[in-house]
Amino acid sequence: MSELPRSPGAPLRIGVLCHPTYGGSGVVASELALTLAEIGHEVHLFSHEVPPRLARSPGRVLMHRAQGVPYPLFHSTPHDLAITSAILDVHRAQGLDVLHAHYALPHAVSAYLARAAAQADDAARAPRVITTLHGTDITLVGNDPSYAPLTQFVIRASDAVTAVSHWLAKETAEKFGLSGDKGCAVEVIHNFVDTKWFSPEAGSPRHPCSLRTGPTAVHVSNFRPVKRTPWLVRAFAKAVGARPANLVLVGDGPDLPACRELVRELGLNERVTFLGERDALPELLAPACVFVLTSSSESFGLSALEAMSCGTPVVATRAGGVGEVVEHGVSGLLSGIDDLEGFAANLAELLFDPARARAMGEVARRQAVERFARERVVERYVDLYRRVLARAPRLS
Ligand code: GMT
Repeated sequence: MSELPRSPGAPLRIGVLCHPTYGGSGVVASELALTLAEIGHEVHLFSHEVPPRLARSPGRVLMHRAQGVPYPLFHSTPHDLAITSAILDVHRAQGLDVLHAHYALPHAVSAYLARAAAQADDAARAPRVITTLHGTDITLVGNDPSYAPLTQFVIRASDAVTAVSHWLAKETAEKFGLSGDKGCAVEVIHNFVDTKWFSPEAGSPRHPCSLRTGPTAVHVSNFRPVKRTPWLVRAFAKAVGARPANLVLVGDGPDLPACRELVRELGLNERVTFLGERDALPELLAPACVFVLTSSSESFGLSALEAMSCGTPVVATRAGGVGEVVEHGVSGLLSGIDDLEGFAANLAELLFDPARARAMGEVARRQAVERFARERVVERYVDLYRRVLARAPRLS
């Protein structure tokens, strides 16, 4: 096994752990892994499936699909343990400096176990654990009494913890008591976007609404209840009334059937298009008049940032960290979480005032480039890895 590359500026050997999700933390982890590899680091990605954002790229990230074997005694196959084993395998063969766990459960646990085993092998060469909190790993899942004690333990036992917004860092500190000597403080590193890929020039003449009259609003999500897509359909109906306008819904998930039913009930079949999961997000976002997000809780709102980067303004609920991404009256319009009337009025305002929407879209693009460009944010992670490697490790 080789020594830890302690010299300043030396390439790092980084293991990234993530859920292979179509959106959210799976996207952030994949784009981070790809960018780290692009700037010269050795990057291994551990997940039980290849995340879609990684699959579409030829980037030099070494994928480890750790599935484990099913066994009759197991209620479900423990992927998290297979991930720990795969990490140990790579670490013993080549050495890893940093394990970057995305979404506290189960990845911070898998990383913690791998660090413990590596420390038992040789403490001086064991990797450090960085945990990035994304949202529901704190607000819904990690905070549930069935997981809360373990979530608190692994957060405190990480060598460093980051959150994707100030709002989430505050929630974490409050819910898990991270002050004083109880583990490291949560550092905020906002999410980022590839501003060259998500660009205003990405518009496609084959946009699903190109044959329809009226402006178009687009929504992208995993249709979980927290996204409140049925609420969005109602708000759209209220915003447009009898005026011609379109709503394009991208993604899939548990609330999709309820949305379809509601669209039929409200007589909106000609106005609402369900596209399912798509990779061609810039082509769908750039030509839209407005991007819509109606979550009841949202730690950041990566899809809103991707829309902004395409020059599309956002109409959203003021949930969680959304206000750190979208500036009310500047790059979009925000309303209270339960204010359906206010949301509908904001949506109508941008849908039927194309000049205002365009002006806000231009500012949105500028802010995405200036504040959330991928290269700059990824540098902050590299800086964190080096700071953590320069100090004494936490012992598992
Ligand atoms: O936490 C989740 O709901 C899942 C997560 C994901 O993996 O899809 O989404 C969260 O992480 C994203 C990436 O950091 C954030 O942009 C989303 O705001 C956040 N979702 C919620 O907080 C509901």
